Amino acid sequence: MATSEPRKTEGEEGATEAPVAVVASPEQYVKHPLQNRWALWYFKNDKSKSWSENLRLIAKFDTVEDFWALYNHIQQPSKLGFGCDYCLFKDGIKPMWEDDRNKLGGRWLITLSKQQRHNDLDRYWMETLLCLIGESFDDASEDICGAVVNVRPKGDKIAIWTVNCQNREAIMTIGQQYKERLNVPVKSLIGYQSHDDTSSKSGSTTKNMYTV
Ligand code: MGP
Repeated sequence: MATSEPRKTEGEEGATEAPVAVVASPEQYVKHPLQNRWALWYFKNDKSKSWSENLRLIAKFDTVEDFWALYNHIQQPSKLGFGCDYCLFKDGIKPMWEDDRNKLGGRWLITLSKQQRHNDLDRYWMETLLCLIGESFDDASEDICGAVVNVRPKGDKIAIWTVNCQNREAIMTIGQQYKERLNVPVKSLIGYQSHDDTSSKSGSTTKNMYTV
């Protein structure tokens, strides 16, 4: 509470009651702002609907406190059903290839083995979220659009989406720092693919434009 009820002045028994303002320090009530406002989306695979109809906005937040309130309220990825996704994107960017901020972009893709659902999936996803909201990639954070986790029977995937697949320097900075943050062994390569290649692929794999 920022103010208190009027009270007696100390040591002056019987003195006239005067209103005394008690101001709490700002740390007690001001939430810690994030650099960006973020939107969390949920995708549930309902085959009777189109891909984009299955995508639902859950909530937006722009403070540390509201991020944790949301994070603690929702299921971890490992508890989601097969075919479900979470997407965390900067406010104003839809989590789809067609968005103006994604259409020239691509993604750093982490593919997980089935065993990693139990060991790594939730930890990797939390670390990915913290990298995004904490703007962890120095100037290259500007290039970040969002991140996606796909829960799939064949193996789960986590990706960071960036704005332009030609921005080599920013993409390499993000890839190197992201790999370190996740503690991916140096010898395991992760790849970056353009959305153009991913959306037009015919086989099961898309060629990597960059690897770290
Ligand atoms: P997915 O959900 O990204 O991967 O794409 P999944 O399920 O592992 O499948 P795989 O093909 O990578 O093995 C599945 C399908 O969802 C795609 O083939 C598209 O039909 C559709 N889809 C996915 N995304 C990210 C988009 C998108 O951004 N826009 C549109 N229009 N369709 C998409």
